[in-house]
Amino acid sequence: MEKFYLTTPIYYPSGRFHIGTAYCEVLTDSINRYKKMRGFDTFMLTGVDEHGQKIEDKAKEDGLEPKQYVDIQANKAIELWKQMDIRYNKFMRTTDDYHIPAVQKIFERFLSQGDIYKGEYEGWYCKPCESYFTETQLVDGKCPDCGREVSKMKEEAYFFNMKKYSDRLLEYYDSHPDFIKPDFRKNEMINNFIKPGLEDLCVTRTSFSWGIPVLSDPKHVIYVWLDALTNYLTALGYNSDNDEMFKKFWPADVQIVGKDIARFHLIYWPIFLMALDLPLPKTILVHNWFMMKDGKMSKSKGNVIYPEQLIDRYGLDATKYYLLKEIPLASDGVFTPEEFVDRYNFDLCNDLSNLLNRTVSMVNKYYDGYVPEYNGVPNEVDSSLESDAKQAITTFEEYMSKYEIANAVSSIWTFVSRTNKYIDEVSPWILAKEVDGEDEKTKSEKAEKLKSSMYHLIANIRQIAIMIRPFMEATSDNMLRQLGIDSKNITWDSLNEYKDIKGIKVIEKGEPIFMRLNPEEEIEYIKSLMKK
Ligand code: ME8
Repeated sequence: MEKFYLTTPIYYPSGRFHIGTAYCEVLTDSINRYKKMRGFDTFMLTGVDEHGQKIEDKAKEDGLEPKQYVDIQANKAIELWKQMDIRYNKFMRTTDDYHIPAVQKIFERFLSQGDIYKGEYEGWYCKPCESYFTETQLVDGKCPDCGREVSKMKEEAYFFNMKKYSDRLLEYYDSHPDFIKPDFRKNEMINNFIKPGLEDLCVTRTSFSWGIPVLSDPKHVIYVWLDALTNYLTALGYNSDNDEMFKKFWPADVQIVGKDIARFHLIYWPIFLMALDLPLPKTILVHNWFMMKDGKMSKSKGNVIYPEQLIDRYGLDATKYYLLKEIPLASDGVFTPEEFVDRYNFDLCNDLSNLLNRTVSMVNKYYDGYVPEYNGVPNEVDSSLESDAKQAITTFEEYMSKYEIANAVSSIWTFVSRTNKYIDEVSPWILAKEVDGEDEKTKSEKAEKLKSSMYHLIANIRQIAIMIRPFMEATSDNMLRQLGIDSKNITWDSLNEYKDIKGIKVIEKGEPIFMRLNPEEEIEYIKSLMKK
């Protein structure tokens, strides 16, 4: 079996995760499930990034020791991912005992290779981002990443010599077109950071103690980004007594990160790997953000929405559908209650749920619930539907291979619409009347058409149920159950097989998978959540 290693960022466990933060997890989980369905031996890593001044400060605010604080926070993250049915293989914590010595070894190696040297750092420091910036990097005197206030700081520190690797990095970008997705992020890195000249990166701090001490100079703690980025290696046992998993899964196949941390993952991370003489990940996928109408989601603005609030009222699958559909890879998505309710009512209820319901009720009415045998010779209308069905799979697979999930999801709904249109084209209720009619000549032809239409509808719904499985598994199960198909035997490769439709009996009374929401009430409800 071919391996597939995929990672999310490790989150700062310093507050409740809103839908923006949950997005990356849902995205990665969906890719993981898809790859699993396609027969890959996958390993998904997620976790928390527990060191650094920000965490030390937060713990103090709560009157706790940093470790006590992160223990509580890490459990909250685990609980949320459980509620969201995120099927990761490992939950990484940077306070884990194997991680600390492994990072210390990495640091000492860089030091002995001359990649890290001792100097003095003076610069503009953004506390929430734990990053230093030069004067020219500031935007309107504020942090270029988060827009918050920065302060001038000076300390003895160790530096990583980034310049040494900048040509090699550019060459790597050039010779590995799949390394950065989407493509425009590469130019952003080259034009904004590499071409103007890479600054050496300050990789230690003495201003706080909650971090991993440098082995050979313990008054310094290792900069949180060096500590954090290397989690992708140490989680697999790199630099430990047992590195079997590392040997099996490294290099990562896709590492998924949000746009604000693109610079760390597209510049510093590959350089660290080059310095360690390790292969680079095949792809780093940078996603955009969920915004609100009035800009960033933030507690102080009172415009935050949390995933569990949507899940509790609308279910996990509807929430995931919305998240995945609404952020195109290369631009931000905007969360609005109106759009959420529209997508629920139009896409999930009108398009998907009604398609299943209409079909189940027709099969019951015309054939007592048994999907009819069909002679296998498609008429013109059915042929065109069959070729669209094949095309739908190809289009979906192409988008998934480029990790364009929003497009992949949309392509399924194009196919749902196509199938709904087929019902109107064929008008089975007219065929049914003609089958019962007087005209002996057309009777058998119409009977065959009616059979074929029911068969094709069931085949398409089965296909849709399989295609949505990577992100809407409960809905997929529900749909298959109503069709009378056992979801246990479903694999991606069975998409093109219609064998298991033969002789199936659909549920006697169809159950709507999504019920229409009252738009006014629900929009008000979601708005009230955002104000709390
Ligand atoms: O950056 N929409 O952690 P973090 C989409 N610990 N994604 C969003 C978002 C939004 N509105 N807000 C945040 C860190 N994110 C580091 C990572 S990895 C070695 C260390 C995303 O908790 C953000 O882009 O601040 C990032 O990918 C993730 O949430 C975690 O952010």
